[in-house]
Amino acid sequence: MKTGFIGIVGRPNVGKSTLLNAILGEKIAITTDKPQTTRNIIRGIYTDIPDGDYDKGTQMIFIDTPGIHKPHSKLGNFMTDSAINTFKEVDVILFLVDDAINKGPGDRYILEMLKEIDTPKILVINKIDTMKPEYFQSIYEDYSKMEVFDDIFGTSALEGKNVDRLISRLGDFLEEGPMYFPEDMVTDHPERFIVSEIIREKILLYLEDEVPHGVAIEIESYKEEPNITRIGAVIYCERKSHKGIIIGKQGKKLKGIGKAARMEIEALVGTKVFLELWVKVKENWRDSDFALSNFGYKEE
Ligand SMILES: Nc1nc2c(ncn2[C@@H]2O[C@H](COP(=O)(O)OP(=O)(O)OP(=O)(O)O)[C@@H](O)[C@H]2O)c(=O)[nH]1
Ligand SMILES: [Mg+2]
Repeated sequence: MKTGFIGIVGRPNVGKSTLLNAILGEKIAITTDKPQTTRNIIRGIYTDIPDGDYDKGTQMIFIDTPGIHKPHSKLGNFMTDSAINTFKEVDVILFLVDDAINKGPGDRYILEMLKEIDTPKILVINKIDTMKPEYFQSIYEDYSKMEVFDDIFGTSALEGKNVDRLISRLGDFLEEGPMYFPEDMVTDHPERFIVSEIIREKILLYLEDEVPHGVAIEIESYKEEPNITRIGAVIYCERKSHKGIIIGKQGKKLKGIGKAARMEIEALVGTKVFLELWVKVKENWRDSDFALSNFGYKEE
């Protein structure tokens, strides 16, 4: 069977996690309109065994990474480092962009790093649903001229456009190898990690500005009973004033966050869910090695 690892890298907010979910046909990575949504490496497993014939099968392990940005905290360092570290660990790199190269220094910075690496690279121009064809064409031509990429694709991860063609092209870069994961496995992250991410996603969606970026989730208890899963989680934030904002007037904000998270977690775990949320303050945790490691933001 042909197998391999594929890294998805790029600036924050270009649609990396949306593309991962589109490839898998399932949501395992959280996505929001706010930059720096993804904080950890997220692994998604795509397996295709045509006619049950394993010899003809493929397994691709996609590695969705945090957006590469100029860090302002130790958390930011961790995020950007873990993205850059995947460059050398994968068989193919998908470099995602959603605009022209001259629209900001971010893409150019990543591009310069990619040039130094021998790994096969595919440029993915995402969000084509928002672009006029001539604009897409100009981005395409600017990148083709550089001769850095083995191929260039335009996709809409949101609408699933051209995703199948991309997957099929990726097959050309795989080599004979072992099947790393069982056929029906979509990710190797434990359910409780995904649960903590779903809670964080709802906080990113419900709150503005700096508040959600200073939030970390800790699952304190996780009990699976036959018909119900009981989950207790702590939402850590950086300031007392943030705690008030997260809870909201008469607890309304937190209730909304809890309800939205619960519904999605129920769909994930397949039982009713009882979700209890607490809000605590941990000042400047984004610059504390101890706290970062506690929240799982450390090298694996
Ligand atoms: N119109 C359009 N929007 C998209 C597309 N792909 C992603 N988006 C939107 O872009 C925003 C960012 O998507 P994410 O998948 O969270 O981006 P990301 O690159 O993972 O971001 P970070 O995790 O912060 O690095 C979300 O609002 C998505 O819905 C697309 O093809 N078209
Ligand atoms: Mg992401």
